[in-house]
Amino acid sequence: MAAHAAPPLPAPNYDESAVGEVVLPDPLRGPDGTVVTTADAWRRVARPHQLALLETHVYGRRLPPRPVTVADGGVEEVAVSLAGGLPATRVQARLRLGDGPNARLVDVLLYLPRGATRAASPGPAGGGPGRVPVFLELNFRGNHAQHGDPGIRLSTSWMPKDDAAGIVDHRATEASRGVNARRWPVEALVGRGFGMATAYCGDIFPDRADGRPDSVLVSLGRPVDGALPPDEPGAIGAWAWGLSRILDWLVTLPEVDPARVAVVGHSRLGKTALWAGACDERFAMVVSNNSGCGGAALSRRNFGETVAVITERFPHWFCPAFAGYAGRERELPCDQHTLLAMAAPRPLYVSSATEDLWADPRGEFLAAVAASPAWRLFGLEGLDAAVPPRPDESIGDRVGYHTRTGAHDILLEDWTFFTDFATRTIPAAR
Ligand code: GTR
Repeated sequence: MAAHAAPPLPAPNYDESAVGEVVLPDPLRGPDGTVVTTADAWRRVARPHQLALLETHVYGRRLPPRPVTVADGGVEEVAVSLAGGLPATRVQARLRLGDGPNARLVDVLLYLPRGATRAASPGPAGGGPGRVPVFLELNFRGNHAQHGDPGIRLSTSWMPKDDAAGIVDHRATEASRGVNARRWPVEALVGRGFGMATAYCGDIFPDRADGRPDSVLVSLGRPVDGALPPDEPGAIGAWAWGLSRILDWLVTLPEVDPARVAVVGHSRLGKTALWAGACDERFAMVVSNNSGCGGAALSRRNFGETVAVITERFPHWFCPAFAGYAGRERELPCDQHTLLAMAAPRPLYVSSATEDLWADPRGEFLAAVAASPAWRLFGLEGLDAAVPPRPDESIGDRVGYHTRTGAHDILLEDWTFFTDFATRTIPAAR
């Protein structure tokens, strides 16, 4: 007799007429059901309640801060000449997140425009001319995959199987250098005065179902096997925590404007950027690129990837409770527009791609619209549009959105919109 097999997952729906009516919970609602009408009540009452719903039902409890130290080798700063002779500073540091024997080491790579000021002492308010805004993003295949610069340290961490990325026996090789460079246009951004920081997500939580024992969760004293509590964080919670720890270090650098660090992420790491921005309001701007299900896309819309599919294929990303909403998305007390609303009143940018139907571009757009009342409480414009803009057109003042022509990816065109938006919304303090 064959072992009991799980029932097959339903085929994804790509028919807009089959989505049905979607009624969303109000993101401005507090714990007693009252919808708040002021920015103050949002901050004090509704936001904490909505954040707790996301913790309980989707991402798991937030993890507490821990000290970050620079591990052996210190901080390496090298003057480099990037493509086109662009002068920049390449910074590499190995950070120890937390303490104790199980603390994880994370390699951080940062490029800075060469002119960035080394202010004598970082002031408490942070900003000021000369210090640069920075985009911080976790990556999928190691820092060395983000750019062809041969001075980038080759990651020795476990990597998922990926022949095209030069991964052999789950380790990067010299052939892995620069394989994802199209996703991280350093020259274009450094040339516009931005710093670019990145770290490998697998240094924080190896992206596999059994990655928990090799993750930061061990040193944080979290359970890593057996039955987990329903609100136990998984990889996304751990990655978001890691982004905050990297931020702890970034803001100590004299060249970095601590009031202008934007968190960015693509796909699963876009889900992570949104959660990191929700948990840590020090991120001055939040950018989600093609983050889809469990990211910017509404779970209640049955279009593309579903809660059933994502929690089956990636059981380690969310808290266990989320899988319980497979096929019951309409019973969730929150939805992904509440996640987007957590960014308010800070600038939020959501981007989709025309061919990335798996991530439900329309669901991402509608979530940004549905999150917008949170910005209006602050007298700021949300995304006020009935239909998505034409492809490759960016709309929105404080909540930005575009759909890039093409496939699931993060490309120079996307980054150009992000930098335009950042230039407008997080200008340097005068
Ligand atoms: C897919 C997953 C998506 C998205 C993507 C990625 O397999 O279904 O939710 O996260 O991976 O991260 O590239």
